[in-house]
Amino acid sequence: MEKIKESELIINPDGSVYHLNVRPQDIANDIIFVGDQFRVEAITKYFDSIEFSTQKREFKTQTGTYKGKKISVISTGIGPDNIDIVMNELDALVNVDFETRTIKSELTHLNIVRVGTSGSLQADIPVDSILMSTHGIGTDNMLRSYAIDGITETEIENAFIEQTNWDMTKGRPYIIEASSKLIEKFASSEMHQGITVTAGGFYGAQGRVIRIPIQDAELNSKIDSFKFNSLRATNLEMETAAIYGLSKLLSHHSLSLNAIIANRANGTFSEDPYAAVEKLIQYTLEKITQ
Ligand code: R1P
Repeated sequence: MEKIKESELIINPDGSVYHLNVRPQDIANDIIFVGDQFRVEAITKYFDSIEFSTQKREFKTQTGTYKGKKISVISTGIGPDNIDIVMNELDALVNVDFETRTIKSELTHLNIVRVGTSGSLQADIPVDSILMSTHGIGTDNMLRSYAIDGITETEIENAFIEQTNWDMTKGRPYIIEASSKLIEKFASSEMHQGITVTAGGFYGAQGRVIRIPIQDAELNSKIDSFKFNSLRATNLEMETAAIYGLSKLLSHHSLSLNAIIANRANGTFSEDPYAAVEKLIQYTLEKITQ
């Protein structure tokens, strides 16, 4: 089997992968992603024990057990470009033999749940509620570096492009479904559901205008009225579609859960975003052990 070159998969002298700083034995098969590095301990403070802890740049990882289940919590930092790093290095940790630098014959399929924060686009999904992304719409282009034909929802993409009159010079948006296994596991009547729009930036890419005019000032109102059968676009953030796309390509299961801390439809922001995140953390931990 062909050896992966040192320049392509960089392994640190201690046997850890380049950015994550994690060795294969340090990682669990059940993973929680958070954006903010300080959110890692907001989750692991509930663990029975923590066996491994590291941080390099914005990528902090802790592995431990919660109610007897081994879980790793990893901070991804902000944006789809970071998701490219985290997903590829995480996959290498479980599916590449670091000694021989070859792909293992038996592949591991990770369960990945993002515990994120997000802005709602719908007045009926208020701040401090929690939302599950059944689909991600990527408007960021990161995933387009890969061969993604066959994993995207072309029909919904076409409807989105038409309904928003999407300017294709910004690249073709891609739509990917969450893992149905994880949707079933984490769903409840408390949890809103919808299509999450993943942007490659926080301001212009999400229709925020402070001083610089944006390419399409009507973009958010066109996105929030996007409907496809019973689906609608519900919220904006910066990681979900990238996680879903790379999970599909690498054969992992993933789901994104979001604490709604802003409501773009009525211009409100949560009075206590940490409490909203805390609620989502407790919900996730309860469901992950079921
Ligand atoms: C922007 O403030 C960041 O917050 C949201 C966005 O997706 C982006 O990463 O999620 P996290 O709170 O999980 O980072």
